[in-house]
Amino acid sequence: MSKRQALTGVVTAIALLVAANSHAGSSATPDRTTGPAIVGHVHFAGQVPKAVRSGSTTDPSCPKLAAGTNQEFVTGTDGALANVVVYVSDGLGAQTFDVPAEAAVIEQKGCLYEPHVLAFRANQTLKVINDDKTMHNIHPMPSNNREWNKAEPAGAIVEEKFAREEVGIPVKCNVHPWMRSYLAVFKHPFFAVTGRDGSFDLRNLAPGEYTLQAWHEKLGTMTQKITVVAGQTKTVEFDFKGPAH
Ligand SMILES: [Cu+2]
Repeated sequence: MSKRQALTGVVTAIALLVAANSHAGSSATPDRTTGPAIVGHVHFAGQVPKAVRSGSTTDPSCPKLAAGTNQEFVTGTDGALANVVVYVSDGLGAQTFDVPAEAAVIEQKGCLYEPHVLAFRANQTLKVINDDKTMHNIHPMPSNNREWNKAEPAGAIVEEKFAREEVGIPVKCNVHPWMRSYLAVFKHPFFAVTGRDGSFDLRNLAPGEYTLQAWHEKLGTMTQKITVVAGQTKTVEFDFKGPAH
């Protein structure tokens, strides 16, 4: 078991304990205008670690600060946590959903991946656009999908697809060691990536019982079981406590 898997297990176990004792702050408030939805926030209560300096910028085409940018912990006010993937992990049964025709897009911009965390659909086209005037390389390292590794000269566009669901595929650039992003691939449309306000909003779920998960690259996965009732908006909060490593 890797350190990350072990951490994920511990965080999940704590989340389940918290959920069992207090229902983890879930509540339902009637909302007749928008139909069933799950809304909420993700927070981090721990100390935000300093940016890890993973190599210095030696490429003159890259901004000097690129290598020291903290993309691992991006927080807003009151511990709101960005770059968390919130998604339905169970409860949809055998339903299938049309794959969007438009591509999901990730860019190499200023020698960083933008966005840092991207969620999209299985078999949806992923477009990787090199916006920089330097050579990049995109190298996702999945555990449940085919691994690939492509060079991208300045201005190049790579198109690829992922066939299977997988959350948290690390992506590196073999040219610039600090460049890192994470991909999340789903067979359904019920997922969101939090912004700096930590909020998420999942719409148009049919009434039923679901398992909801929140994944963060350093804090692991939290899990909650929820029930969605017709005509109601369900409010769910995820509070990561750390410890970060
Ligand atoms: Cu690069």
